[in-house]
Amino acid sequence: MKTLSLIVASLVTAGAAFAAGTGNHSHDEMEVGQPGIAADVTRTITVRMYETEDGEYLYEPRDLAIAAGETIRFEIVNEGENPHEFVLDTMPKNAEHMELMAKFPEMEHDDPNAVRLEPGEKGSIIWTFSNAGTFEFACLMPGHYEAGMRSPVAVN
Ligand SMILES: [Cu+2]
Repeated sequence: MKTLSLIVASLVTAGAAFAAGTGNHSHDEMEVGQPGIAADVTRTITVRMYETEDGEYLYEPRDLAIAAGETIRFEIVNEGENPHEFVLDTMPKNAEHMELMAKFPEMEHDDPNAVRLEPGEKGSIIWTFSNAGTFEFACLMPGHYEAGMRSPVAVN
């Protein structure tokens, strides 16, 4: 599994490098932004993960508006009965990543823009939204995105 994670990680990294082109982007910078530091946090947003009785898998909030340049501390709580993920990225990147997850369901992430939580677990991510655009946070575990686990993030 270690080897598989490495292979998958390098595939994802290769994709990111390609998307970044030949600019002076720092290693961690992605289109959606980059990992932030506590001293820069402008807002804390609590994100709940949960399931409904009619089979929907959801986040609260259902969508977000953020100003470009903001550094957000996401406090993420899994209130559901299944493990869930929070993966912050562009919609195309998440779609690509979801295809990999479908092939390798046990795939684990070690990315600064993602966290996976067991039921009852909490996690946090500090993220700087450097670029305007439409992004999303989503759960890429098989079937979860389709069941509703995606919230658009508009950065203006
Ligand atoms: Cu999920």
